[in-house]
Amino acid sequence: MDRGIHVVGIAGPDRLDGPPSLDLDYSMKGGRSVISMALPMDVSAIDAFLSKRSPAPHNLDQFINYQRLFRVETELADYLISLGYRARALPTSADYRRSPYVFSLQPAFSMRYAAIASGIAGQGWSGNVITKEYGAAVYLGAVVTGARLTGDLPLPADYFYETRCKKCRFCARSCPSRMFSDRENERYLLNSELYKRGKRRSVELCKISCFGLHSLSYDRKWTNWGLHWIDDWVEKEPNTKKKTALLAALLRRGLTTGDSMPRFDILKRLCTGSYPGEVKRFLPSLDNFPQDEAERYRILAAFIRSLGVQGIDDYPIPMVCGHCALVCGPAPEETRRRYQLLISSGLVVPGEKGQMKKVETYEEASLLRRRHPLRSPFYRNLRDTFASLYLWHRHYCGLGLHSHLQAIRYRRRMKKALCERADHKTSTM
Ligand code: B12
Repeated sequence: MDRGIHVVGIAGPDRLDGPPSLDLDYSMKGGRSVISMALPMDVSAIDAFLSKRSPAPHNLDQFINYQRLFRVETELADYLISLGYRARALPTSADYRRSPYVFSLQPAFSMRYAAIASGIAGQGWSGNVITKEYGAAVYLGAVVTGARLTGDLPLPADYFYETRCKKCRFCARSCPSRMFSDRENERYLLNSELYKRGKRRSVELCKISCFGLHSLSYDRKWTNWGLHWIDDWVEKEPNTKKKTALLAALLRRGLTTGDSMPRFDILKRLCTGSYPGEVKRFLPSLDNFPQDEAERYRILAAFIRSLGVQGIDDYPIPMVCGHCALVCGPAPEETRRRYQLLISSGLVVPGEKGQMKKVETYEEASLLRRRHPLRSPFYRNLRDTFASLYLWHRHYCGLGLHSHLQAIRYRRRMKKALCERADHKTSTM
C-alpha cells in the first residue's frame, strides 16, 4: 500500500484448490500462498480510447502500470526473501504453459483466479474479474511465496453476477467479435464452489479482436483500434461451431499482417521483466503526455524500440481492444456511460499513409479502406510468419504432460460438481 497499490489481498494454502493454472508449484516449487494486487486503469485514457479520440494514452497507461506492478511485485518478493521465505514475482502476462498447440494461451499462473481466491475481486460476466473499487478495468499482479499466510475473505461466488452483471452485460455487447454470450452462462470450480460467467463462444474470437485482426462490430457501427478486417466476417458472422475454420481465419489473417511478431513481443517483454531504471525516466506520466498525436506515437515508438522490438514505428499501438474490461466501471451508471461512448463514436480505419482516421459510417470506412489498402510486402510477411512461428514455438511448444493430467482430473471434478448441482436443483423443485 505504501507503493500506491490499494487493492491487495492474500490467498493462503487452504484457498488454492482450483483449475490447473492456480497451481503455485508450477511457478515456484513449494509455493504455499499468493499475494494478489490490482492497479486501476486510468479513466481519462479509457475515455479517449473508447471515444476514438486516441489509443495512445491507454497504451502508455498499460506500459507504465505493467512495469509498476512488476517492480512492486519484485520488491515484495525480495522483502519476503529477506525474511527467510522463498518468493517470486510473477509475470503479469505472456507467460504461457507449453502445449502442442502453441496458441492455447494457458497461463503458467492465472492472476484472475488468484484475485478471486485472495478476496480482492469477484468473477465478472466477461471472464474478467471485477473489483469493488474500480470495476474490471484493472491490471492484476501477484507474488507467490513459500510462507504460509492467513488468507483474506473471498467474496461470495456469484457476488457480482447478482449485484451487477445480471442486469448489465454491456461487456458482451462491447466485444467486436462477440466472444462470449450475453445470455448463456458457463461455470468453473474454485475452492469447491461453482463460479458463473458468460459462456464463451470461442476464445479464438477474442484473440482475433484483441490482436486487431478483425476490428469491426457485427452491426458495422463501431470498431476497436485494430488495423484489419476479415472480409468474410463483414457480411456474415462466423460460425463459431466450426473450430477449425476459426483457427484458419486466425492464422490466415495473423500471419499476413507483416507485424504479428513485434506486436506480441512488446507484451512479452513488458510483462515478463523489469526495464532498467525508474519508470518515469523512460516514459512520461499521463499528465505530461503531449496532446499532439504524432509526438505521442514518436514517444511510444522510441520506448518500444528501446525494449528491443523493431518494426511497428508507424503504429506503435499494441493494445487495440480490451473493451470488455474497459467498459466495466465501479458502478452500473459508469459502465453504461463508457458503453455509450464506445458505440456512439463511430469507426476508425487506416487512411492516408496508414494514419488512423475516425469516420461516422461503415460506408465511409469501407471507402477509405478501398482507397488506402494496407499492403504488406510479400517478403515482409514471410519474414514475420517465420519470426512469429519461431517465437511461439521456442517459448510455448511442448507436451506439458503434468498440466494436461491436472486438466483432465480438474474437468472430472468439475463435471461431478455440475451433476451434483443439477441433482440438488431437481430434488429441491
Ligand atoms: C491468456 C490471456 C489472454 C488471452 C485469452 C483470454 C481468455 N479469455 O482466456 C487473450 C490474449 C485473448 C486475452 C485477452 C484479454 N485480456 Co488477458 N490475459 C491472459 C492471461 C495471460 C491468462 C488468462 C487466463 O487466465 N486464461 C486461461 C485459463 C486459465 O482460464 P479459463 O479459460 O478460465 O480456464 C478454463 C480451462 O482452460 C481450464 N484450465 C485452467 N487452467 C488450465 C491449464 C491447462 C494446462 C489446461 C489444459 C486447462 C486449464 O479450466 C478453466 C475452467 O474451465 C492473463 C495473465 C495471467 N497470467 O493471468 C491476462 C489477463 C487475464 N488479461 C487481462 C486483460 C485485461 C485482457 C483483455 C481485457 C485485453 C487487455 N489486455 O486489455 C482481454 C479480455 C478477454 C476476456 N474477456 O477474457 C487481465 C485481466 C484483468 C481482469 N480484470 O480480469 C490479465 C490478468 C492481465 C493482467 N495482468 O492484468 N488475455
